[in-house]
Amino acid sequence: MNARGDGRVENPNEEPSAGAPAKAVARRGRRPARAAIIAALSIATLVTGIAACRGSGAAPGGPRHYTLRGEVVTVPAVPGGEIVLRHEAIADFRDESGAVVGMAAMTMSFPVAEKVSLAGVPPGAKVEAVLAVDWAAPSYAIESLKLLPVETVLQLEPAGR
Ligand SMILES: [Cu+2]
Repeated sequence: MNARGDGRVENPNEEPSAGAPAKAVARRGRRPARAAIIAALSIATLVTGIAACRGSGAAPGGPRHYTLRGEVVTVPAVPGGEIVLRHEAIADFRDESGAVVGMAAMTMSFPVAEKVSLAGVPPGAKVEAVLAVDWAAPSYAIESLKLLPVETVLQLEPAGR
């Protein structure tokens, strides 16, 4: 909640400085149609506001979800621990600004949501998982996980890295 509060403070600071020069130009250029200018500026402000909302990572929809595949390296020793996965590249991964930057294939650890059972998921198992990423929190976690057939061919990072 704190991070969202900060985000709301930042945006209003940016908008007036970006909008001010445009207002000054419009007022100098067209004197008679004041009402029309004011109406146009209101619409422009509205559009800018909507664009700023969409651009920020704190979308109303909350966390973004990604499906990833990989191989289990280690399972958490205790509930609530982190699972280590060698995962394939995540092509649609978005950064904090919402831009698609992708995530390379790598080995990394993930917090596991409480509802996820890791029973029958040993190290070496091939899995498909849903990763939730909430940049506003910020937080990320595996929200579901299922076993893939052992013959599944994964595009993992080269061994030894
Ligand atoms: Cu990763």
